[in-house]
Amino acid sequence: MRIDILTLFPNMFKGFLEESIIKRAMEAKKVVINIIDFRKYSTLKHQKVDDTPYGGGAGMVLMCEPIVKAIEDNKTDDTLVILLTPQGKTYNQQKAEELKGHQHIMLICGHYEGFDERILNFVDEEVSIGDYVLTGGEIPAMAITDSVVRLIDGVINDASAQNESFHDNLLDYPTYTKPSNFRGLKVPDVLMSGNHAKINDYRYQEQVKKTKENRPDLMEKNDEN
Ligand code: 6GU
Repeated sequence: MRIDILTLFPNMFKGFLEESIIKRAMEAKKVVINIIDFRKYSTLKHQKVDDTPYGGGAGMVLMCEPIVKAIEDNKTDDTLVILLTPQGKTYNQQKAEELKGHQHIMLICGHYEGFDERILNFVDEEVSIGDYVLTGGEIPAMAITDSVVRLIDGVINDASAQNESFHDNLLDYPTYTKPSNFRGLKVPDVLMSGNHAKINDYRYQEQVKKTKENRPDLMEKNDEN
């Protein structure tokens, strides 16, 4: 799989690409991640990429030309082009699974007040990572890349991908490790029982309890099924 990230702040991705699971996935050639500085596609003085909005208003707007040129220069016939914006459709685990099925995705990070709306003619979809505003699309690009790469076969072991939160619209069950007693806080007896049927039942009950408590919206999705 190939992921291209178009950004004005390539340095923000350094730590992200150079640590842990993402680094290992790249080394194992499970994924190619290209960080592309779209400022280099500007043909204006000082490589300008933004200007003031028509009609007035605060801030600067990203211009069509450098972004569209960057898209055209890097896309192929099977590229899915995604614009990262708080106006997009909300990202979730199901979307991560869907993106994993693509050969090539391109993530475009915005900044400032937003994009010239005409850029939408050159992208396939708009995606947001939630109902809050960030200063740019770089953190969303990292969040999406991370969530997709960890799903690629062989990147993390399959069992942990199967049992994780949001699989079947349930949050994950609680886990414990040594010591069995930490300042009087004890690990539930059932986990020490060695009875795997009981352990599985306990874990499922805990998943339901936690989901009802923290995410009643997910619980309703389950009731619909
Ligand atoms: Cl994709 N971009 C920005 N700037 N803010 C966001 C977002 C994206 N998703 C949630 N907030």
